[in-house]
Parts: sequence; C-alpha cells; structure tokens
Amino acid sequence: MVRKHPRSRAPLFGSLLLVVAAGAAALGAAPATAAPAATPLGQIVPAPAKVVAGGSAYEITARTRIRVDDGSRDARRVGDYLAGVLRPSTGYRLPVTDDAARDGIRLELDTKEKGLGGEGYRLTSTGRSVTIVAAAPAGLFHGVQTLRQQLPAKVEADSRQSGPWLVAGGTVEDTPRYGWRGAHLDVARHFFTVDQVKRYIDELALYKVNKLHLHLTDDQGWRLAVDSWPKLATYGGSTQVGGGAGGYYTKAQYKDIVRYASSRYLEVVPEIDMPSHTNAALASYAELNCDGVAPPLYTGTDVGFSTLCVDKDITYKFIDDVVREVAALTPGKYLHIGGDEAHSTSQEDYNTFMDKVQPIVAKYGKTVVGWHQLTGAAPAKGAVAQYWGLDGTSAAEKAQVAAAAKNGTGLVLSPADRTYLDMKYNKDTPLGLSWAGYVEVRRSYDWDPGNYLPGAPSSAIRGVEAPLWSENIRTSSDIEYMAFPRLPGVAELGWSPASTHDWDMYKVRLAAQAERWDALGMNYYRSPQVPWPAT
Ligand code: NGO
Repeated sequence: MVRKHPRSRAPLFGSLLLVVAAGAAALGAAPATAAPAATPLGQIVPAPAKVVAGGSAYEITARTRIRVDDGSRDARRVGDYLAGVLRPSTGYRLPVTDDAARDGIRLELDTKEKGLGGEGYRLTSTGRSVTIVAAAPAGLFHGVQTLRQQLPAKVEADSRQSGPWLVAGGTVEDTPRYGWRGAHLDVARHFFTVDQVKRYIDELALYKVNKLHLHLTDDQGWRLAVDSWPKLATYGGSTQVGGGAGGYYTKAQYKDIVRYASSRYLEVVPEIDMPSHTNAALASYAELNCDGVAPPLYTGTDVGFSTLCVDKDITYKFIDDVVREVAALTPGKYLHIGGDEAHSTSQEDYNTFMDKVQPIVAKYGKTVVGWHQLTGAAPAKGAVAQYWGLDGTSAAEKAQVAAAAKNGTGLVLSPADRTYLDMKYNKDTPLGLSWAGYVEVRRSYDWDPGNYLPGAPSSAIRGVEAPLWSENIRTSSDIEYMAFPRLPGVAELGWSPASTHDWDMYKVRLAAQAERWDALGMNYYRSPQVPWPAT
C-alpha cells in the first residue's frame, strides 16, 4: 500500500454540500437525498460511463461486513484489498465473509454480466448495501476504486478518523473506453527500488490504469538480471545518470513487481530498448559491438548514439536469450522492443534488424510493441506502435504511422506534448525536461485519443499511455510531483466515454482528489488551472 500520511485534512463539508446539490441537479436526479458528507455519486476520476444518482446513502459502520462470492478466490482477494484500505481509517473490523446475507458491502462475480466485459462493473448503493457486480475480477477491483473515491478522502489515512463513511445512493455502471490505459516508468536513467515501483502501482490503481510499461534498459543502465548474460545487470546496471550507483532487479524482485502489479490488475509491459539506447549492454559485452571494443559506461543524457551491431550473428543470439528470459518472467501479452531514436543505425539496417527481432518476440509467445519509429520498418502482424510525436511532428511521419494503423498495426497514444509526465508544467518547474514544450494540466487532458492522429482509423487506437522518463527524476516524491495531477487526466482519457469530456467539469473532480493525495502522503503540483480546495 502507499505509505500513508500521519495527518489528514477534514473535508470541507460546506463546499461539498453545494456540490451534492449541483451534482444531483446536473444529473437530473431527485433532490439530493444523500447525507451531507457523501461525495456526489460519480463525481470521481475517471468519470464513470453512466451514473444514476438517487435514494439513500449507504453508511459503513462498525457492523459492516464485506461479503464476497462463495468460492471465488479472486473476489475474496479484492475483498481483502478493500478491507485493507478501509480498516485503518475507519477503525472497523470489516470482516470479509462469504455468507449469503444481502446487506453490507457485497462483491459479486457474475459471468452472465457479459455487457460489463473484462473490466467493467456495476455499483449499486442503497441504504442497506453497496453491491459491486462484475463479470471478471478486474471489474470488481475497478469497482472498489470507485467505492473508495466515493468515500471521504480521509478514508485513505493510516490512522483512525471520524466518520460518517457514506456512499451516495444510486447506480454507477461503468466500462472502459480503451483496453490500454498505461503508465510508463523509466527505471534505467535513474533506478527505482521495488518499493518505489509498488508505491507508484498503488497510485496508478486508484485511477484504473491497467498497464505498467517498465523501461528496463537504456544507455545509462540495464536494470534486470539476465542469467545467460549476467554482466548486463552486474556491470551494465552499476550506474545511472549523473554517475550514481544505479541498481537492477534480481529475477525474484522483478517477479515480485509483476505479482504486485497483477494484484492491482495492472499488466507489466517490459521494454528492452533496441537497437539504440543500448550503451549499457554494449559496455558489458565487447562482442556486441561492431568493432569488438566495449565503450565505457555512460552517465550523460544524450540519445541516439549507441547501436547494437546489426550484421553480427551474436546480436541475435543475445536478443534471443534476453527475450526468452524476459518473456518467461512476463505473464502479460506484450514485450516492448523500443526502436526509438536509432540515429546511429541506417534505415536499411533498422529494417533488417526489426525483421529479425520481431519473430524472436513471437517465438516466445509475446506480441511486439515498439515506439512508433517501428512503423518505418515492417511491423509484425498484430504489433502495437506507441506514438510519441507532438503537434509539430511532420505530416509525413504522422502519415506513416496512420498508414501502418490502416494496415492493422494497433496504436497506443503517448503524444509527448500531452502525455509525457516528464515535461515541465511551466518554465519554473524544478524537475523534468521541456523539449516537447511545457505541458500544463489542461493541455494533458484536453484532447481526444479517438480523433487525434489524422488518418488513423479509430478502431486502431488501443488506448493511451503516460510515460515518465527519469533523466532528472530520482525519488517517489519526484515521480508524484510530475505525475499528479496530470496522470489522472490521461487515465480518464483512457477510461471515460468521450461524451464525458469537459475540462470545466473535470477540473472540479480533479481538485477534489487533492485531499486524497494529502491523506496518502503524496506530493503533487498545485497547478493554478485547478480549483483546489483551500489548504
Ligand atoms: C524520448 C526519448 C527518451 C527520452 C525522452 C525524454 C522516447 C520514446 N525516446 O521519448 O529516450 O528519455 O524522450 O522525454
């Protein structure tokens, strides 16, 4: 769990009351019957697909039980997770049981609810119970995140707080717009520990993010143990930007991350970046270099200067070994092979390289993901390209990506001037970069993935992802400052129907998240664009 903050602020009951009334009126529901402290139903991030507010609020009390489907281990696990969130702040026992009583908090798996899909849920709150129904465990988990956000922010505190713990009455029926709602973390430029990654995973789960893309290798560091090429981690992982100690995940640690992510219904997408961004590997094994000479380790921030040797057989033996071992650690479907900024590789070599590498990924049962430069080669059938261009990207480059999309390549959208969490908010932001411009909160939210890339069929869009590169990001506090409040906006673009898109409404829902981040002890940027509650 996210480390919690000892102090949490009391909610502003007065202003919430106003929002209750406004929310109910906007939804056309009966006059607010919810008790004062309840967050208006559906006033959460990401916005739910459908909200029908009304009826009495449910109150969690000392007698509340969390009832899960008889016999379902997954539902029980989600129930235990929910109890773990609620117990410290409510101080209640909240036993997780499988009795058939109809009251309390109920988590029900019902495979007949096909309309809810693999991730959707229906939450119904009445005076007697809150019931979350889903067709699959991920849906229950997402429903639990909705329930969490319906409760006062201080529910996130790790010490006992005073109630009441009310969930506004009504029904939320919710399914995601896209199946790919990703966050990327660069653990290569600066290494992040297992605990730091888990903390971020918990923060992502709150916003229904379902992919964690780990950028495991780059010029400055190789961060995952590979048994067949041990020096990659022990030597290639021994430094980072600025020359610090770096680090790497043992296989056991990496499995722990993957397991933890999957307990929060995030699929880890590992990235081994190639043919460029490979100095750490080239420094570890001289034979991978065309001239047979290992370069020194690199601790700067230039890009595009390194390349694997496209002509050597050993390059593909190396890739086969690495992909085999990484695939074996990956229960998920995807393996990201990078492919960005191969400035030291000719286009002809790049194409040859991708023609040889993509079948290796397929051989180990994984689907290729690559940065969108992959569309300059021949993307494998079923491959996914991650678009990271910006408004100023040339029409020709955009057209190349759109043409691949028309040809069946899936697209994940990570426009750098919208979704890159490492871009500064403005000129005074102490962290981050600015090569794609400044990205304030509104800019990161106010675009539509469905019609973003000219000529790309909307059916090709798999979703969105917010990358966080770590050239100058070192701590969890740094991660949080850059990710919050932008990450929830990208998560909302991935989850919520386009019809809910509205900056003026969004910024109010976003502002209400701040008390939750405070209670969780999280750092964030207090953007002047967002009407934060007074501190
Ligand atoms: C680019 C580059 C990365 C940098 C990042 C910094 C991609 C896909 N390649 O994005 O190596 O770290 O910008 O914003």
